[in-house]
Order: sequence, then C-alpha cells, then structure tokens
Amino acid sequence: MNTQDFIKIEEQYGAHNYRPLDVVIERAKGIWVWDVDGKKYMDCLAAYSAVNQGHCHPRIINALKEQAEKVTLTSRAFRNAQLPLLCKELCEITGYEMVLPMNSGAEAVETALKAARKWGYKIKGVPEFKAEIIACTNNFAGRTISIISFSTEAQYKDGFGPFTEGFKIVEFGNAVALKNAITPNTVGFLVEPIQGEGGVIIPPDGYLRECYEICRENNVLLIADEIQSGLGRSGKLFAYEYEGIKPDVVTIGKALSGGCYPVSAVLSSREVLGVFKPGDHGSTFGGNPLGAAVAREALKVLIEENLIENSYNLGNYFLDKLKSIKSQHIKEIRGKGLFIGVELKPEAKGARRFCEALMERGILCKETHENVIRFAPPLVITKEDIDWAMPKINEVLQMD
Ligand code: IF1
Repeated sequence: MNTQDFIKIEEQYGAHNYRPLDVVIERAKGIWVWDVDGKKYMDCLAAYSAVNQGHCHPRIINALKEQAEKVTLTSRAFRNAQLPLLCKELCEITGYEMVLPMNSGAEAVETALKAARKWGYKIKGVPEFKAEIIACTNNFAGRTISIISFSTEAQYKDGFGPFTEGFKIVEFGNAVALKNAITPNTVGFLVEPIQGEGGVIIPPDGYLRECYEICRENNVLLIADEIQSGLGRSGKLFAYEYEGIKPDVVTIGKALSGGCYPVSAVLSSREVLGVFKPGDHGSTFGGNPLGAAVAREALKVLIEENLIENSYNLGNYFLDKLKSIKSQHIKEIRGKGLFIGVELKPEAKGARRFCEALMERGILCKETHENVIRFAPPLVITKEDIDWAMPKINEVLQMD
C-alpha cells in the first residue's frame, strides 16, 4: 500500500479530530523519519517535543524491551521495582522532594490542579469549594473538560460545556494582571514558561520572576507547566531556570519517556504532594514499571548525551541562521534553545502552506496558531543537519 491507500483507510475509519499533513510515517531514527513510499524527512516537530532524545533512541528502546520481558504493569495495588528508582532519580535531577507519576500530560495537569485545590483547603485554609486557580490567555494544558474550561481558544471549548468552575484568566506576560486577580481564595497560578501552542510565545524578561514573587507574597502555588518547554527543549532542563526561580509545582511529560511510552509526572514538595492520602487519586497505568524503566533511561540519555547543552547551542545556531533569511513574509523569529517559532505576517495567508511546501522538500514542521511555523527538532540535531535544512527553509520563505 502507498500513502494514498493509508490515508483513504484512516479517513474512513478514524475520527477526524486532526488535520495532519499527508505524510504516512512508517519508521524513524534520530531526527529522520521515512514514509511508506520510502521518502525521508527531517522531523522538526519531534512529536510536539516528546522525542527530544531522537526517534527510537537505542538505549530507550532497549530499556523498553528489557522491562517488557520482565513485568509491564502491576497496578498501584502492589509495588514495583522501577517506580521508586524513577521517583528518586527525578527528585535528584530536579531538586524537588516528591513525585506523583501519571501517564498523559493532561493527567499531570489535572493532578496538579487537584493538589493545589486540596493544599488550599487543608493547608492554606481556603473555605471548601472556594478555591480559585489563575491561568493565562493562550494557554494549552490538555484536552480534558476541566482543562479546556480555562482555555481561551474557542474551538477547544466548542460543544464541550458545561465547564468546570474556579478558574480565572489573566493576560500572559502581564504580572500586574496576576497581582490584581489574586484573592484570599487563590490557591494556584498555572503558567507555561514558554507557550508552545500559543505560538512559541516567550514572555518578557523578568515576568516569571515577578509572578514568582507575587505568588510568594500571597501564599499562592506557582505551577509551571513544562510538559512541552521542559526536559531540555528550551536549552535548559526547565525553561523556568532562565528566570532563576523554582516553582512550587512542575508538570512534566512528553520527553520524560523520549516518546516511547506515555509517562508524565507532577514534581513538588512534601507539603503539597503530601495532601494526597491513600485512595485520594490514582490511575491504572500511573507509575507502571514499564513506563518508569523507560523514563529512567530517557532521563539518563538526556543528561549523559548533553542534549540540554546541545539544545542551547544548536538552538542559538538555528535561530541565527533563520534570522539571516530575508523574506517578505516574516514578522518575527523567536525562540529559546531548540524551541523556535517563525511568525509570518497576516498577508502570508497562514503558515500551513509553508509547512506543506517544506514537506515537499523533506522537512516536517507544524503550523501553530495559523501564522507560526514551529521549528522544534529532536535535541540530537547537528549543525550539519541544520545546514542541510537552511537552503530549503530559505527557498520556501521566498514563495509568493
Ligand atoms: C493535541 C497542542 C502542543 C502541552 C502542554 C499539557 C499538554 C500539552 C504545555 C497535554 C500537549 C500536545 C497535545 C496535542 C498537540 C500538542 C500541542 F498543539 F495541542 F498544544 F504541543 F502544543 N501541557 N500538547 O503542550 O499533554 O495530554 O497531550 O500528553 O492535543 O492536539 P498530553
């Protein structure tokens, strides 16, 4: 079967909740993927930063295979030999005291929201059912009904009401707006240090630090959603590090498993995660030994192969090369590490057609928020790889 055959089958039997590029990927390695017709592409999306370590990293695949031969799932009704080690290693790497393991990023965010509310009631003393959580314009934190309840993207909410109460929205990048929105019932402020889906939006220098101070002064938990910006994507282990702060709660996912298995987690203090008592919260697969073994190896690869440093250095290299392109279409080029967005002017008539043209030239990107082309390749990319891509990117940006 060829590309069109696969597309036809998927169109008939699969729900149409995405509009993917018409490339049917059959295998992948490092930054490269091959479609069913044998055509090779550079992956500049890395599965939305879930494949920071590169596709099918041999060490992570081996960890998956070895553990799969031992035990894959015990449920949390019993203990297993991988989870304690993942929790310990995550705390040692990140400097947090405790971990609550989940599977998807949305589940980690939901867990963080539940922790903030329960901390508000049990520790801060907020009256029951009065907890307020503040989120930002253009946030993206997942697709569950509570999470889309605070989305500012109409499409993500359309047809899915009624919505969960207890959320307020403030302008991303505006610390005064946060200060003015806080009440004695505010228990948490959820923020992505860099907004991915929002279009690789980097807040003004000092914004996160101001928010950190405001949260401290008002006994509000600063919750950093690093599910996309974290684990090396921004050129640091966590994007919040650029501001010299340490959030009260951090959510991670995606690259926590190197794209080999759904693994997410909430990192925080004993005070915050200590509010969960046995039976309060959980999930069938959360903390399973297969995901834990994979995540342990994915973290080791990230650190031992210096991928965070590579993201910083190659991100600067890529950004400089992109900024040297002269194109009538470019409004702004921004990024931190290998988390880069090329924003096009409205007259360019949307980023999708540029992504399609890049695909024709062997580069896979994803448009975000209509006018932004996101360049977020696996962190194993080299200067030679970027040099290979640049003439093609330049050519596409010369289109009428
Ligand atoms: C889709 C977006 C990216 C995330 C942040 C939590 C989650 C995500 C910062 C939830 C997930 C994914 C979801 C996927 C596409 C992709 C995405 F375009 F939707 F917004 F990356 F930008 N926090 N982002 O980015 O994690 O439950 O998906 O594991 O839903 O279309 P998840």
